[in-house]
Amino acid sequence: MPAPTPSTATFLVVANRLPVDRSIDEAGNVSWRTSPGGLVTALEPVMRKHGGAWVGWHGAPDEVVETFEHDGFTIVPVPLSTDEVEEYYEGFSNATLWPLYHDSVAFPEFHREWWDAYQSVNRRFAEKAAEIADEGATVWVQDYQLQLVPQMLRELRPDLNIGFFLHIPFPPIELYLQLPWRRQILEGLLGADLVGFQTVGGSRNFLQLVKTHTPLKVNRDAVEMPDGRQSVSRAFPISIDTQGFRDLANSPEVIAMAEELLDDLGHPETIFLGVDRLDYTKGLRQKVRAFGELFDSGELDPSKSVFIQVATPSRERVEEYVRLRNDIDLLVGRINSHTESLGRAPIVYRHASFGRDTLAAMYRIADVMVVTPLRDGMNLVAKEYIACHASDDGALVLSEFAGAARELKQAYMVNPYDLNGLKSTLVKAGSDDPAEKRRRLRALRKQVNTHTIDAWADNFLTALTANRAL
Ligand code: ADQ
Repeated sequence: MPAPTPSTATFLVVANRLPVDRSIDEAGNVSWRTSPGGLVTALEPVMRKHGGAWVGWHGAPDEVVETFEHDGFTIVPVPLSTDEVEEYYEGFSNATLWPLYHDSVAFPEFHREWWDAYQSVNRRFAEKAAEIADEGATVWVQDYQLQLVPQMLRELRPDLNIGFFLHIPFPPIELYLQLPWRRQILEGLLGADLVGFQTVGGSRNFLQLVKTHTPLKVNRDAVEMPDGRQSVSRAFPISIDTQGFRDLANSPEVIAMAEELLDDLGHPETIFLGVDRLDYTKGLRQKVRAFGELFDSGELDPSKSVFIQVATPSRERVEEYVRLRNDIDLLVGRINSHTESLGRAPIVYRHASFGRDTLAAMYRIADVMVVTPLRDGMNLVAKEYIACHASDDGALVLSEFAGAARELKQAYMVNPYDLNGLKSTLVKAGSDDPAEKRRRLRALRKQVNTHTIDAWADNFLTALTANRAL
């Protein structure tokens, strides 16, 4: 086989965003930094291992950026106009699909213009992938912003091996059916040879939908397509680069950072930690309210315990996110102003993005990691904590509505809607018998040691090639 020319690739990832953000310093020099978020954290190591090309938007509206090399793979920027960012990205992706797929915890909006933009942007991504994929290449399409790409790409390039992975939950049928364009999205996804979900529940919802709302025949996890293909749907719970996080957390720099952090905080007895994108699905309001009541009632002593919450700024132009940001600012301010002590505030809240080393230092020192989404595809933060927390005395409080709860069964489980239950579990996790904590954390560690991001990608890609070979 001839060697691929530099402008084509045998392995492609297609995702809404590129894994890098552009930053321009005062002198006008351009550099690219890893962008935050679960999808990038997960797929970056996969790309470094496989090489190939990553097709995605570079984050600057109305600008065309040339293809370039980064960290051993090719970055292929797809341009978006200001209107498209508003309608396809902030609109249809993040104000229609995101809330709808997360149990409608915020009200999804349906606008026909947003749908039009979603279709035309999906077509642009499909055309770009079709242009640079080698004959018979593997193309791995990512997430809810690009659900039409598999079918569009198949029409352009039937020779390709097309996989799709949904990073967020696939909703129950009754919710999905609200979508005016439900048929088109279903057909879009079925263009893939393999459709991957975070949990068995997600793939079950999807297959049930195909069975009950299309004339297509479903054979266990395979949908028989009219063109003779099979489109297989299965769960592939995503994970992290466990060893990479552990090495980072054990590095001398991070250990020093952790010591410094402890000094700054005044060496409290118990550190509770939350790390989230600032998103209404993450249960931040519930979490902060629970701590407010615990500090208020004296069940947690502010001179002995602290709750650190860091929240990455996210989707700041979408209305619900602005409201959430204001709510949390207000809530934290009110709780902190209540405490009598003039020392450190009981809730240390930072609305900022941090480097991975700082996060690792925080995971190292956190006695209790608090992960309370109302609904979450997986939640990588829970796994990052387990990989980074070096000693056996840590505890993970985890919402039963995170995909991660299906695997991390020895966590202290909570229903974040049940405030009293959440409060008592937080107290229990902070003060439980050390032997019990050790038992739980060791079991959790075993899980993230054996289920890594490498294994996730290998499982998906092996299943994708196997299906194509049928
Ligand atoms: P997210 O909703 O972004 O991901 P999550 O899985 O928790 O959620 O990943 C967040 C990532 O951002 C983590 O790697 C975390 O370390 C990082 N991060 C969070 N806060 C940060 C901060 N303040 N500074 C810097 N980094 C920060 C989506 C889905 C999830 C799914 C992932 C992967 O919503 O359910 O687990 O994709 O599939």
